[in-house]
Amino acid sequence: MSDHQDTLQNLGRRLFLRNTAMTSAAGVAGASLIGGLGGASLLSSRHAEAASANGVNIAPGELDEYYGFWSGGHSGEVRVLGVPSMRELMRIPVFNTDSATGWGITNESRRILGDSARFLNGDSHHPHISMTDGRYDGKYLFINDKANTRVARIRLDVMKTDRITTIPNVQAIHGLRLQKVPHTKYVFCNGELPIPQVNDGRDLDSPEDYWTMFNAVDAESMDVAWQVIVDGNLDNTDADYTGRFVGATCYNSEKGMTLAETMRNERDWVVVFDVEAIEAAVSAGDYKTLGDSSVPVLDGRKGSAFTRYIPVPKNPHGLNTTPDGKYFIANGKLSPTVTIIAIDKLPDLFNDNIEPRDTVVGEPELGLGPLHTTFDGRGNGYTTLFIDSQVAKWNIEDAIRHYNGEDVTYLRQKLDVHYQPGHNHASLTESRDADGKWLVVLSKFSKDRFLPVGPLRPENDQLIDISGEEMKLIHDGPTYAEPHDCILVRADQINPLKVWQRDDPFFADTVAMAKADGVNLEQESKVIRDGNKVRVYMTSIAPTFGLTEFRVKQGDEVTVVVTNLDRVEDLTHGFCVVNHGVQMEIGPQQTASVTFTADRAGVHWYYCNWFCHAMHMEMTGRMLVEPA
Ligand code: K7E
Ligand code: CUA
Ligand code: CA
Repeated sequence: MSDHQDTLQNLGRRLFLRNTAMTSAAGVAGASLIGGLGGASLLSSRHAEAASANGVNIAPGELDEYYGFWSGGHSGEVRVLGVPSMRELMRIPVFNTDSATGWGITNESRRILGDSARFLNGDSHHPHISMTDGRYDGKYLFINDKANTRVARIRLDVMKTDRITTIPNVQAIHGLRLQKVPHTKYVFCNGELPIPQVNDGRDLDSPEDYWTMFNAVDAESMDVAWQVIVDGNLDNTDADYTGRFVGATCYNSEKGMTLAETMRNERDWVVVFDVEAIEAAVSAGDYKTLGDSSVPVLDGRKGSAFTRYIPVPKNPHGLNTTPDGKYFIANGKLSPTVTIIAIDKLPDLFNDNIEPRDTVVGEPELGLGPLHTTFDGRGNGYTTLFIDSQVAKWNIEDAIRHYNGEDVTYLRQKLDVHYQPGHNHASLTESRDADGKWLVVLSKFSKDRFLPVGPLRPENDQLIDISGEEMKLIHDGPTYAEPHDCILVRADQINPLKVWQRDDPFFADTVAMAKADGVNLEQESKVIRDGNKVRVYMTSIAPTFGLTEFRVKQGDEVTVVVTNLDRVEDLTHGFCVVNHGVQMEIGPQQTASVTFTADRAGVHWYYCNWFCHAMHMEMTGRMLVEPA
């Protein structure tokens, strides 16, 4: 039997199972969504593995062709992987605190965290790389924090977070995508959970007066540029390739406060935003502000000139733009379909020449629980089916022909994945350069795929070769909670620095403080007393600190500034004060600082904790604290 026939038979079985599964999903959701793992998926997965036994092998010392940036979900971080080896190359702390680098401990990181430094957690979902003319430009990566309503920017030259903005007037930033054309001027991000406007204790018991908003953050200043109030709520989003339109799914058109209420309507919608119309209104001063915030707020509820609401089957989830710029694909979740919206019909929709559903040019049935779709640049979509534990490969133009009544098959293949996939992501899929080589499927459950590690299991990021006609499973990659999403970019599109530059803005404030103290960071180590504040400046060259002791008084507020004078690539020092919770990374040519209270008299050793030299253990010093 050919694989194609196999696919069709498999599809028949899935469709047969659909009614029961969908009934239970709609009834109680949650638990029933993860049931139904049959022996059949195990058998065919073993088969797939055998077929891929001669897959890629990146030998020791060889470099990967792609960088992958993974969100760390509720670990709050971002991880950098090499693809196709799936080797983890680095972790970038963002919304979390990090013991190794001192993120959340150092003054430099706390300045970036700002007011939100008081939060120790984050929940990052959607990492996206800045673009110029629809292509990754390798400058920044942006990511949302659902937990504390923030958006962060990571500089890809140093792979450090450099800005974090808290979005006002909304709760829980979920979907996040970037303007692709002409360049990433805006970071678009969705407030998911409706709240009273203003949220100061009024309207607690009047959900009908709760609203949420679509937000645009200026990618350079990281200020919130504007907000648009919507009906319902907002889940995922993506931008088009003209620069004018952004689409977002809404699963809660009901504005329900409970699960059952959010599933009441047969249809929810995709909201489309007209960025040009919004910008024109903001420039004309045609907006209001809310509460303490000075951000322009526009009303984009139904009937507004800024939005259109396109009905789609109930509770959609992912929203993905095809790399040819033609379509928004809304993923059905509770419906076995995805909805294809033609972007070239949107101007007519905004001119009221056509009805919202007239923009829908296809609605192929793919299987149970479609969550996200990604593209190979050859006209195919790859949609994760959460309930079926599969990825469906389907042809977009054939799905449109089928919708128009032609007798064509749009499904190309279904591949079992392990298990319950959320996002998937094909190489360069969000840009014009989508190259259809690799597909990463981020499976939420690993179950039997790895050695058991207690009740909490890793997730499973599977690498699939999509360069040929058939998808082939190549690799299982266990990951810690929870990579909702990732982005793959060609290695040549990222240009990281090898050592810090001394004028880097990342530590410019600390350099300015030294200058005000008359300290030449590159040449001297020095202690400056300023009342009960003591600033200790020291250099470091492997394997010594510029100061092997310094003396303060009990109760002093001590700021230690370390400048790593080593110019050698890869030669990082650490600075850790024992029993003080003080810890930081100082990369080659970097200046880093940390402030703490010397609250206990006595001898307190400090040491370098980045193994930097044969005499690294001896890279120590003493803080001598005189009793008050
Ligand atoms: Cu589907 Cu937050 Cu993108 Cu998770 S979201 S899967
Ligand atoms: Cu410096 Cu170890
Ligand atoms: Ca709904």
